[in-house]
Order: sequence, then structure tokens, then C-alpha cells
Amino acid sequence: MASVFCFNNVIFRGVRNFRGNTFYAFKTVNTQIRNSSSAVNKSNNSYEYDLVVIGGGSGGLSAAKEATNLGAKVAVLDYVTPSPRGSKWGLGGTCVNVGCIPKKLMHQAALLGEAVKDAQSYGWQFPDAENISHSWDALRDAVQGHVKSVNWVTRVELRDKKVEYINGVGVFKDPFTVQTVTKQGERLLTAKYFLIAVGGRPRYPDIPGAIEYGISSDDIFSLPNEPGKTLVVGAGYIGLECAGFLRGLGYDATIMVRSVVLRGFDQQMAEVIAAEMQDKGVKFLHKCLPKAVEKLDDGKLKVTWVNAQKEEFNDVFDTVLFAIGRRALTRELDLAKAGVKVAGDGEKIDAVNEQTNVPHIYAVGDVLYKKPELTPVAIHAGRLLARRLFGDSTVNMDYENVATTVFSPLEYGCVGLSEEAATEKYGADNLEIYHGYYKPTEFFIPQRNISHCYLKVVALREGDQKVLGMHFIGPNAGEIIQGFAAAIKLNLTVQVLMNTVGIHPTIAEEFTRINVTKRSGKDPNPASCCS
Ligand code: FAD
Ligand code: NA7
Repeated sequence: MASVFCFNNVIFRGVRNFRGNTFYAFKTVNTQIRNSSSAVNKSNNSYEYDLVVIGGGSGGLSAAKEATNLGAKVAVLDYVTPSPRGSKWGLGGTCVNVGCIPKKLMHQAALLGEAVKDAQSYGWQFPDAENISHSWDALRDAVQGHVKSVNWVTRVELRDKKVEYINGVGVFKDPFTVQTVTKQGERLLTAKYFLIAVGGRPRYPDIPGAIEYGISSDDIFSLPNEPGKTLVVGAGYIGLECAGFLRGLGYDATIMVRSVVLRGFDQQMAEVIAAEMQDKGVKFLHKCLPKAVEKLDDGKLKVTWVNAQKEEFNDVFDTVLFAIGRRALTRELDLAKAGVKVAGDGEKIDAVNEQTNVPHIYAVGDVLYKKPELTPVAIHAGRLLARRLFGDSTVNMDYENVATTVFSPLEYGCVGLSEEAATEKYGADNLEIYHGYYKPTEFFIPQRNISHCYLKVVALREGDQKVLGMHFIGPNAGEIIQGFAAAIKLNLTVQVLMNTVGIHPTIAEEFTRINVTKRSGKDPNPASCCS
């Protein structure tokens, strides 16, 4: 267990190296600051808590629970500032309230809409097939019901594990004190360690009407009214997913793209996804920027935008959803009082093994600079950190080869390097790119569009061809890519993939059947279902 103690206003912090030897770093404490911390037990210079976590989302809760499992005394501060539209939610952070979970449920609703159509071709009879409709209110209520049950379970779990949950905003007063105001009044919390796990919130563009009339992912899953004809501004992960499920539910959906679709992802795969969405009826406004949102007398929203040639256009929508990225919530923490530095865009924290420039203050999750903004990343990093701080572990978080999936609704799952990133790192001549289109068996009878079911394996050219990246567009891509992510961690090669016997008839087996390289110029289309 790492140790911290204070003697004669000098803080000694034990840091264990990888061999388990403990070295002590020391630092003189500003007496004035320390004395201002009323919560400090001055008789023995100890702190009220072993760990205070600011932010009760994926990363913060995982660290808090693991730390209490290891015997630490932990408090978690969590507070949700309402969105500009007034949306607010309970304990658990972005993922369970306004992220992964409600998104996946709405994605599932969209998939079921397609399944209803497929079902008829498989012989299911719907007496009034022409009049099947979808109720936004019923979906929203079901989703919100589930979210609230998760909030409740999370609170019970914290109580059972004896993690103190404080529903208040945490702000640093000094490097060892966080202040919060709750319904019971002001509190000052002192701790040996602090964990910043405040995540982020959606950005809005600086244009007239954006904040007044627009919504974000913070609002869509609890929207009181049907979204109707929707403009989604932003063609990243969240923009594509929201437009995808809205179209799947039957709404008119348009995506405004500033530069490219899914920047940072493999661009060939991104184009295939965009083509698939377009075939499903999603409209794209390429290389356009919003200029203003104006509310009309009938309540509809008139959006004006410009294209790359500075030509101006406008259209009227029922809903305008901004998905232009997220802002880390560090400004509100008064980090300067703790001495914690921010990096890059001035909002995120650049931490080495989750440790900030202030040794006893750590950070996990979306607040970290240049790390994937994904729930399992935050959870895993938080858990490993708690084990290093309060257990015997020396295991650090590995941020490489983290798999992810865009639920678009035909899913795009990937792990490892994109073709562009691999080319930049190794050079095109040193790579072998395997690719292929395939035909999911379940698509045949309903005659669903198979033209975008595509996969790609990015590998080194030499030897057994180490796999650097795997990309898959098709049903259940998330489920498929997860297992291959473990294989990549174990240094998967193309030789091993080709020697793996597939499960037939599945679509995951397509990865074991790869044989066409881009270099060969051969047709990547399949000859038959069982070739
Ligand atoms: P959060 O979960 O955001 O938790 C931070 C908490 O801290 C919040 O409750 C916040 O209100 C609170 N807080 C902030 N400041 C303070 C303060 N000063 N004092 C007290 N409390 C504070 N990831 C996936 O892996 N898969 C997905 O499918 C996926 N889909 C997503 C879909 C959407 C629409 C969005 C928005 C995100 C999605 N993500 C997904 C990302 C995922 O939700 C985040 O990566 C994850 O929630 C980050 O966890 P975190 O602990 O860093 O922060
Ligand atoms: P992303 O992935 O950063 O995408 C943001 C999108 O919004 C992207 O297409 C941007 O275009 C676009 N953008 C950014 N600023 C603007 C402005 N001012 N106007 C119009 N369009 C803009 O963020 P997401 O919110 O989708 O996802 C964040 C993470 O959440 C994601 O990684 C998941 O892990 C969960 P650009 O490409 O920059 O030109």
C-alpha cells in the first residue's frame, strides 16, 4: 500500500517502484492552507478520508468501490448541473444516464424496427402490418425507467460497500482539501489522495440560437416531445449514432459534417458507414458549418448554414441536436488551487499512469488528455489505480488496442490501428491489408442490403503478419470485435487467424476466411455464402 504521512508540516509520500521498494518524496505544506481545512484531524495530522473522488461516473465509481474493497475510507462527490434545456439525472455519470446505456437501448429500438420488417418475410403475420407504428413516448419512458433503476442500484451498492456518497459539487480549496456545498451546508473534505473523475459535457457552437434552441445528447434520451425532423450537427461517434437511431425510429434525420465523417477512425470504413446510413435515408450536408438557429412562430427551428464556398442555405427542423464533441469539466474544479496543470486544449489533464503533476492527485476517464473517451477505459483505469494505491498491485492501465463500436445502426466495430495510422507508423510497403465483403445469412430472405457488410484486417507484411488493426461493419460488430481484441493483445497474426476454424454460419467467421489483399487487386466480393 502506498503511504502518506505528515510530520511537522512536511508531507512524506511513499512511492513504490516496480520492485516494491518504497521511496519517500517530501514536500513542505503551506501551514495556512492546511489550517484552513477544518476537517483535518489535527491531533495526529491525518486526513478524514484515504480517497476523495470527484465525479461519480464510470471511472470514479469503479475506483471508489475497489478502494473500499481494499479497506480504504472513501467519499464520492457527484453532482449533475442541468443541461441548458434543463435535463438532469441521477448518480452514475454519463454512461448510464445520457450515454452508452440509453443510446444502446434506442439503438436496439431502431434494430427492432428493421426486425419487424424482416419478420414478415420469415413468415410472421402481422394482422395490421400497414399500420405498425412507433411511440416515442413509450420508448423514452421505458429507457428512463431503466436508467432510474440503475441510479437506484448504484446508490444501494455504494451504501452496501460503505462508500460515502455526497451529492455536491467538488471544488479544490488547496492541494489536500475539497470544498462542497450540500443541502446540509458547506463541507471541507481532506484526503490522502484525490481522484478527478469529472468527465465531460457536450459543447455548443458559438452561433446565435444554439444554446437557446438546440439540444444535445444530454437531452435526447429524455426528450418530452417526439424529435421529428432532426438536424444533427457533428459527424463524430455520437452524431452518427443519434442520427442513426432517429432514422431507424422513422424520423427524418440530417447530419451536418464539418470536415470528414468519423475523424480519427479508419476513413474507408467511415465512408462505408456513411454510405450505409445514406441508403437508410439519413441525409448528409458535407463540408458545412451552422451559422444560426432561429425559432419560428410555429415553434419550428430555422437553421442557416454555410458550405465551403461560403454559400448560405437554410431549412426548417423540429429538433437541432449538437454533437460537436465534449468539454472536460475541469474549469469548475479550480485546479490552480491544487496546483494541477491542464494540457492541450486547456481543459484535459495529462497524467502519467493517471497521476497528475501533483503526486497525490490522480485523474481517470474522459478528463484525461489523449485517452479514449470510453466507459470501460474509465472503469478499468479506475480499478487498477485503486489497486495500486491501496493494494499490492503495480499493474498500470494499457490504453493501446482498446476496442470500440459505433452503433450506427449497422455497427462498425474496430480495434487497433486504422489503415491510415498503420501507414503513417510503418509505411504502406510494410503493410498487408486484407479485406472482403460478405453476406450475412440472415439478410438473404428479407433481401436486406448487403453492400456495406465489409471487413478489413490491417497487418504487418513480414513473417506471420502480426495483426495491427481489425475493422468490421455488420450486425453485432461490437460482440464480434470484442473477442478479437483479446487476440490482438496476445499478438494475433494473420497466420493464426487463417488457421482458426470458423463457426458456420456466422459473420464472425469471416475474419477466419480472409484471403484477398488490397495489394492483389482481386475482387473482395464473396462468390457464395459457403465459399
Ligand atoms: P462521467 O461518466 O461523465 O462521470 C463524471 C461525473 O462527475 C458526472 O456525473 C458529473 O456530473 C460529475 N461531476 C462533474 N464535475 C463535478 C464536480 N465538480 N463535482 C461533483 N461531481 C462532478 N462509451 C462507451 O464505452 N460505449 C458507448 O457506447 C458510449 N456511448 C456514449 C454515448 C453518448 C451519447 C455519450 C455522451 C458518451 C458515450 N460513451 C460511450 C462515453 C462514456 O459515456 C464516457 O467515456 C464515460 O462515461 C466517462 O466516464 P467518466 O467517469 O470519465 O465520466
Ligand atoms: P467527436 O468524435 O469529437 O466528434 C465531433 C464532431 O463534431 C466531429 O465531426 C467534428 O468535426 C464536429 N465539430 C466539432 N466542432 C464543430 C463545430 N463548431 N461545428 C460543426 N461541427 C463541429 O465527438 P463526439 O461527441 O461525437 O464523441 C466524443 C466521444 O464520446 C467519442 O470518442 C466516444 O468515445 C464517446 P471535425 O472532424 O472536428 O471537423
